Amino acid sequence: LREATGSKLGLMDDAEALHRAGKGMGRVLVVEDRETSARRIADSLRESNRVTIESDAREALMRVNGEDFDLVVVSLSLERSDGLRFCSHLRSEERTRNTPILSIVENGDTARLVRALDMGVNDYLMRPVDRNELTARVRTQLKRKRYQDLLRENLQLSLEMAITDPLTGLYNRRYMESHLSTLVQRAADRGKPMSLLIMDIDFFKSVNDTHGHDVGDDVLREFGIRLQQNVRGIDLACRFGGEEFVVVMPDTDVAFAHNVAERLRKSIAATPFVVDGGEKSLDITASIGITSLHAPDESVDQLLKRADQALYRAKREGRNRVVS
Ligand code: GH3
Ligand code: MG
Ligand code: MG
Ligand code: MG
Repeated sequence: LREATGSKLGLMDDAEALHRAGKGMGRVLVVEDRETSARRIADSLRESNRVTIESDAREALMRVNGEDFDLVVVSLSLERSDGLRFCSHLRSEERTRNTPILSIVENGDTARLVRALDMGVNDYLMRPVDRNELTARVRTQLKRKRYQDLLRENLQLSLEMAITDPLTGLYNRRYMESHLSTLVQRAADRGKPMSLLIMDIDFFKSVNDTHGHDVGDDVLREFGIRLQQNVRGIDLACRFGGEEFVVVMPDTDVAFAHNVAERLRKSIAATPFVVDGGEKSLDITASIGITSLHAPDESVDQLLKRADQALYRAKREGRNRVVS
């Protein structure tokens, strides 16, 4: 269990370390066309940030499309372009939706300030810009951004872990079952075929009994890799339980599914599994049961049950074979 989740948790550690290392070194874009003001702002921020200056909102927009920033400081009274519209663009684009915006407003221009706040500008400074106030507000926004990024990464990680089998990295059974009903519905609505296969490793118990549970786990991991190598991107491969795997194949009729299953079966049987850190080489085979969607109103349970019956026949007829 530690193996697969371990690497993902390792990723989180890296992200955190990166955040710590970069603490204070925010990437700040300043959009300001008054030269003296731009220079003063940049000078105030440069000590602890990487600062970029743009004097035109259109060019600033191009820049944010190609480069990541942690904060945008923007004047709402640009001479030749529209600062407010620039802010609205930032908020509507996926890439910059969460980038904090600190706006610079003419003293007393509450009308524009209110519009800016309405469209999601995070904070503001009144002219003339006070150096201490500027650095304080920038610090606050960068801290919030860092914290939000971390939360987002952790959320992403939790979501991944909730749908992943930790040993093989394949989808887990819960995810497969919840997604399968959606796929059945979609196939039925579109009048498209759909197939599903269940694989079960032959005599797996004897692998554990002979070589130990850890070698058994090695076999399961390698099995997961070969499974992944032999299915298409649209197929959904999951570890269904112990040494059973399921592949859901949208837009696939039973004949095509049979080909996929045969290819899979051969990829398992033809090449021995090197396990135990290269110490052992085991001949592994698997049996496969296939079924397809017969009627649009079939339940997921019916589908799985029929595939399981085919698998049972494959076992009874001698294993290392495909039955549909
Ligand atoms: P058959 O050909 O009929 O499928 O025989 P089999 O030995 O594979 O079938 P059986 O279902 O009796 O054995 C499955 C074994 O899989 C039993 C269980 O100990 C083992 N197993 C289940 N989950 C894991 C796991 O996560 N790791 C390891 N190493 N073994 C597991
Ligand atoms: Mg089994
Ligand atoms: Mg069994
Ligand atoms: Mg088995």
